[in-house]
Amino acid sequence: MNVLQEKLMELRRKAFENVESAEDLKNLQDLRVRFLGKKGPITEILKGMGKLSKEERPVIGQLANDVRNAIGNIIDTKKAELEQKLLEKELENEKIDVTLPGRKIRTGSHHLLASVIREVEDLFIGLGFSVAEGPEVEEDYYNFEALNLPKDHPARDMQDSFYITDEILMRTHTSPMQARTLEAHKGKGPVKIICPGKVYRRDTDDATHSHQFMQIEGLCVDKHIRLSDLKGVLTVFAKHIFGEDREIRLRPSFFPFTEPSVEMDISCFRCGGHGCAVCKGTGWIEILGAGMVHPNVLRMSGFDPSVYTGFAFGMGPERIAMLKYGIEDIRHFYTDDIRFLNQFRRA
Ligand code: 2NL
Repeated sequence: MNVLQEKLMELRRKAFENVESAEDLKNLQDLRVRFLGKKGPITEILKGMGKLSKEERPVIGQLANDVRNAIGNIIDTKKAELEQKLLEKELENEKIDVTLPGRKIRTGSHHLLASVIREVEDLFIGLGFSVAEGPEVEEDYYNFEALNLPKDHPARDMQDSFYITDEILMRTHTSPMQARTLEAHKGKGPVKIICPGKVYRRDTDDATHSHQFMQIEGLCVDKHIRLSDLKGVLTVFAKHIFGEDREIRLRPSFFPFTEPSVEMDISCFRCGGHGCAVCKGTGWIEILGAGMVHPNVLRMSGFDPSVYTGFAFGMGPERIAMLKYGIEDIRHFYTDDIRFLNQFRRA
């Protein structure tokens, strides 16, 4: 064996040894470049063939090609082996247990109060009313003055309202938004709106009082609006919320912003009017206050009371919900106890 033959055999031995112990694909690729690359020793030998004798040339040429092919083959084999190992490792790492139970997705739902308010809104929207919402921090003018409650009126007791300055307070009802809407219509009807929202009173919280609560007020002003319109609309409302069999009854009452003023009862939805614990034996349940808009209120908002008339009403959605669902403490609406809320999850 001559020197070149020995050198080739040694290269082959070394390459096999290195490939055998290669640990990863990068390692293996480096070996391929080192032994078989353009600047590698075998290429070098093949390039130098021209300098060899006629007899030597085919022998060394054959051997160099054989060695190159052998090294190429063993690298390919090793590569396939390493790739398989890598795949197995990835499969092992990414193994999932398809028998594990799924994670429970907890969805939210509307608050009972939000649902009741929406139910009332939807009914009135169906009757041609629009929903009007406005500021909770209000001017004294819109909260009281424009509603026929002048500065010296006894219902304006400082003790009962959250004043921020002499002229600014937390609204005590949603009526100021109705006065704002009337004013914006510049003396031209019709105005048919429903105003839901938060209101504030300086009360001590207990089972039936909350310093912050909700109100829904409605207002309908146009030519020729009469008390019978109020009766018709509110009968539809009572039947929609408390059942088709409901009857209504109006009792005389007083509000500074309506004349005449009434309080509306519905026939008891529990006993149908015979008398039970819900209606305290009377057969009737008080549900809201209402009346014909006071001429002073119309005038102050730019309407001519000899041309335009209207009815208005106000209700407490907490009371509606408490009656309908037998809830005994108004504080349940505001303490966010999930055990309470979960009883009123609706689609
Ligand atoms: C109640 C009574 C009521 C009104 C609210 C109203 C608003 C304007 C003009 C006239 Cl802008 N009236 N609102 C009228 C009567 C009764 O609420 O007991 N609420 C819980």
